[in-house]
Amino acid sequence: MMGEIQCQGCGAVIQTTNPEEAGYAPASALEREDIICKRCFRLKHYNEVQDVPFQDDDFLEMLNQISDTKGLVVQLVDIFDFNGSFISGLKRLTGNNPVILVGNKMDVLPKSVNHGKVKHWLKRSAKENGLEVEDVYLISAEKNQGIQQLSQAIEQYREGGDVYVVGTTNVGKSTFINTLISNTSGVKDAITTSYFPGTTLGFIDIPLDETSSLYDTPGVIQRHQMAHYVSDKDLKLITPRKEVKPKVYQLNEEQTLFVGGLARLDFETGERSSFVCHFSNELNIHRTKLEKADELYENHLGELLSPPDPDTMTKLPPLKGHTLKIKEDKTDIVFSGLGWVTVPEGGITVTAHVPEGVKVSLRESLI
Ligand SMILES: Nc1nc2c(ncn2[C@@H]2O[C@H](COP(=O)(O)OP(=O)(O)OP(=O)(O)O)[C@@H](O)[C@H]2O)c(=O)[nH]1
Ligand SMILES: [Mg+2]
Repeated sequence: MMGEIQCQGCGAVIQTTNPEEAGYAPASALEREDIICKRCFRLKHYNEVQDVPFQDDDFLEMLNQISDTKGLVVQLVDIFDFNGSFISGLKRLTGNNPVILVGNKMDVLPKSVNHGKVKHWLKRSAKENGLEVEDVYLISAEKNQGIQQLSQAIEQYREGGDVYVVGTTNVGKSTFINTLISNTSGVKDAITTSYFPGTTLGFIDIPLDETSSLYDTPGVIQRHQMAHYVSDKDLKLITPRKEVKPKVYQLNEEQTLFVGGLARLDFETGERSSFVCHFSNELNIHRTKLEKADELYENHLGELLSPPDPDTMTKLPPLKGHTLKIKEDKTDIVFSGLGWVTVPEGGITVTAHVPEGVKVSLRESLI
């Protein structure tokens, strides 16, 4: 990449010929000291995203370069969407380099969540997905929490070498690096961030010392993430921005909860129990009888059951049910990209419905 000028906001190579392609800047912009592309400019000032013609594989290919180099890999995941945001094939992309796993966005976790349990769950889940990690950290990139501890660990594990910050799109890689930059130099918002997936387009080199750098990288796109099935407006609504307030529902068997119209949980059999919902505070939960649920969905999707908003609900694949038997311990039923419902111990059977392709999983309760 020597000789090319890169956009400081997104890492795309700057070009002045094609406004539809990544890295476009008018020729006059090249005279400036800090060069950013038109897309970053518009994101920063108008919060508008311009689509650029990149394929998912283009980003994978870029990341694959890491396997040929030596360095420390810092993988970020969104704690609220582990299944959606974990890159299962990471080892293929990053080779034998050591990995630190970082759970970001801990500011949105309810206060009742036990951080030790979260770390334990992250570590175990990574292992189940074939990744041995050196260590696990929890941070809030946005609220500057846990950053110092993580920086110290990075310093220790990198042994003077390069650092690659990797992860699925939208997990907060660029926000994290901005916080690091701001903590050390006072410069704010050096790199472009946004709630749209696919903000960073190339490697962004942040020198650590004379011989080594930390790199921001483009996010891996996971097509099964809820984020890709909803409109931008709905994405904003389902993404928790504040600490999630648990909502408790006492349910009898044969009752159903709808999470907007994006997910549904049927309480099939079991004693009357409390179901504790952990979703974005903006998201409506609707309770109904199981026997009425299908009809309600057919007639009121996009209205009573929203999001999805009516204009974009055709993007949403049909809901698919997964029947789950919950045995002993207090369990979280995790709806990838949305949140989770905690159910008490004891034998109950539920059916969790999510748009086809989106994952549902069980884990020992974090509370
Ligand atoms: N609540 C919360 N939101 C965060 C945090 N860190 C990042 N975000 C939000 O997550 C969204 C994505 O942040 P980015 O930093 O652009 O994510 P990225 O991983 O660089 O995304 P790509 O460049 O697309 O791969 C933005 O809306 C951020 O404001 C955090 O610690 N807490
Ligand atoms: Mg980014």
